[in-house]
Amino acid sequence: MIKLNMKKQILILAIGTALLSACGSSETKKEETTPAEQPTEQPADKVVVELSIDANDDMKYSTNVLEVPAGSHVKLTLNNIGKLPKESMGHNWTLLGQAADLVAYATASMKAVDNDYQAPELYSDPIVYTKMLGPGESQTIEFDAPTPGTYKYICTFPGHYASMQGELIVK
Ligand SMILES: [Cu+2]
Repeated sequence: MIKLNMKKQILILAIGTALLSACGSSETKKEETTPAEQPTEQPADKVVVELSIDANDDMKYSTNVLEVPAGSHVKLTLNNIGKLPKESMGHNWTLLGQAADLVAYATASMKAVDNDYQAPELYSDPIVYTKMLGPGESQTIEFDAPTPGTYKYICTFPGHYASMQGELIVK
């Protein structure tokens, strides 16, 4: 029933939008309320969690434990607050899948200079990461919280994972 109604509404609005377009008037507002945007409704229903984590020249993250509620949508910002050049002290935030072998991943990614220090052959869901950031750089990445559990995160810059690792707890 609801689906049918939606379809009708979409059709009507689609016609309306087409007419508006033909007139050359602005239909921006109309589009925003179109039920055709229904697919994006689900993420909007999710709790959005914003996290911020710093990485510094001492090869440390500002926190080694992050927690997010199950089913949430995460916006994570990594800030490289260091001053040393990216070539010698770059940082990223790499979330590993539970099946991933942390040491194996870190070791393989160390050699993957051309792939921003990520080892695709060892990807294990989920794999989420920022790019390698130089001094003063920040990046925000978005992802859906993986299934409840504990996930390791590391910096894959050569030699960093030992002191730059932590846990993302989803519960
Ligand atoms: Cu690092």
